[in-house]
Amino acid sequence: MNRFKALVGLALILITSAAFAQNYDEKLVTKYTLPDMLTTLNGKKVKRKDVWEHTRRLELLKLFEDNVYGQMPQDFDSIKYQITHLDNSAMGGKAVLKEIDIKVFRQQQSVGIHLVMFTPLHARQASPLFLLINNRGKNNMDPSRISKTEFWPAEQVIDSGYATAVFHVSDLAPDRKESYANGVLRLYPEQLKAPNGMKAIGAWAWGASRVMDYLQTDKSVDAKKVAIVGHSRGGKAALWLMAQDRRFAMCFASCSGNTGAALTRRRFGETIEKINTTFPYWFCDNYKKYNNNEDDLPVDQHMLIALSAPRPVYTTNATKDKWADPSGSYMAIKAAEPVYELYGIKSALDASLPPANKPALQPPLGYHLREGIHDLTAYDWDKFIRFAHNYYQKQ
Ligand code: GTR
Repeated sequence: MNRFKALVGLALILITSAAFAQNYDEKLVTKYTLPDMLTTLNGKKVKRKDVWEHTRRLELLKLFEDNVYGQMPQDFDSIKYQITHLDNSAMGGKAVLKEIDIKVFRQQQSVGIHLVMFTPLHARQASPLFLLINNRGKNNMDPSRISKTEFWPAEQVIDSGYATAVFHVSDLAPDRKESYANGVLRLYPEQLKAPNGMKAIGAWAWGASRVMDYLQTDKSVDAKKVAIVGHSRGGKAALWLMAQDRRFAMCFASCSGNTGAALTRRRFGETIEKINTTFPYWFCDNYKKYNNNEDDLPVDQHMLIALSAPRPVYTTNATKDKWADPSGSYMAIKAAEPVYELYGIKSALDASLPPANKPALQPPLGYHLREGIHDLTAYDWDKFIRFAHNYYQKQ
């Protein structure tokens, strides 16, 4: 019996790895054509920034909304901020810690976001800030700093002269099929019925916009220099947020993969069908139409990156994380360049994927392939901070 079980187990491992191996084979990427970013729905070629801004950009936002991420409702009745904890001598005296409860009300319903924020104590002016969307354990956002992790290395950010804040995705939409609607979606129940209704990823992005509403009121923060950071599913939300909310200055999307920074038409690693099957509550219902039908999708992810232009976008991958398609992510950021060019910005990323641990930096675009596994690490943060620093200094 045990031997039988072991054999079945082995067979299963072989079958799954064969399936994955197949999917990880570059030779099996079939021919595809990326949808044209620079032709409007009326067939007009976009050659100028104003046509991009007033026509094509809006068309693409709507296409992403209707087919991928769902709507982003912005009407609510009121928003309140309450500082629940203030420590003027946090991190051994080098930072100010604030914990803030952000509460948003609409039609007798409310949703609360808990923000943990550190600002450098001796800053002479309002500090630029890195805001992390935390899709992992709450131990990553410990205000007491008893628990310290590389996922949110608050000390590292503070020591570099920046402020940093974090909120947890579960405040907006629990990351579960059964309960994702127990958050923002209580305020917008009509979204649950719409085929292009907001789901979990949209709700997390929505939450980051409410955090920005707060940051704009906090004098210790330079709200014009707020970078959004997200890892994996959080990276998908960060890119969607950047496209929607132009108050964010720059975006760092770590290992965001499928429906993040990677081209879906390559069908390499995770596919639309796989993501919609495992996480049916992340994207709008319409997205399921594109399961095994990528070529019919009117957008691809290079267009999502382009929606951030002219603001900086930096994406990453890890060598051992083929599931997130490093090559397809690099191709997407490269393919976003023509929109940056409309703004007179020559970003000349090399045509081929950079080697591991050698960042490709062509501000406002940046990319690195980190040695290692699917994660957000001190290495990544170090590169993000340097990139932001160099970029802000040149402004
Ligand atoms: C995986 C999922 C990816 C990515 C990842 C993560 O299971 O397939 O799309 O989002 O989770 O968030 O770590």
